[in-house]
Amino acid sequence: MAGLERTLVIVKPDGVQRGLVGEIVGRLERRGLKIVAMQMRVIQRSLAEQHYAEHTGKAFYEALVSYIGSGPSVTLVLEGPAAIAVTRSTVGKTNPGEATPGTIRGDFGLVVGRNLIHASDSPDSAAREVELFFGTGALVEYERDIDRWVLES
Ligand code: D4T
Repeated sequence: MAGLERTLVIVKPDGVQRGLVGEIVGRLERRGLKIVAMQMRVIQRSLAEQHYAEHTGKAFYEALVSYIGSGPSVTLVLEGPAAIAVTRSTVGKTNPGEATPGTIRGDFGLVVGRNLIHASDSPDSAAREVELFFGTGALVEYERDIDRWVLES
């Protein structure tokens, strides 16, 4: 299908600790996106540093890297038409205090340092992040029977 994309999502440690994994993943699933990989893990420092390399040296960098590794996260890859933009719009603005109600951050968060979820922000980032967290060959390809009711052929 034209425009089919994959994107990396992380339910961050605050989302796991607050018991919001099902709520967060459920919203993305109900949107129609297909889960093609999913794993719980504690993100080690070296992986966090690679993931957040663009923020090295910024004032919030240390807090960010320490927060993402402060407990288990749930990492997943979602697939669907325009999956990157669709996921970002479902997630809402980076700072939950500015995020629109109805978005994940706008419904469950208050501050930027506890913003619950990460989602890739561009095709280049998505490709890099999917490879970083899942490598090649870890994604599951399967047919989903409901897709004839979610997608146009
Ligand atoms: P992530 O990467 O977590 O999905 O967030 P965004 O893609 O929405 O936002 P980002 O890359 O600009 O920021 C990464 C991460 O850093 C935290 N952060 C950001 C922070 O703690 N203080 C800040 O001032 C900013 C800009 C939140 C998200």
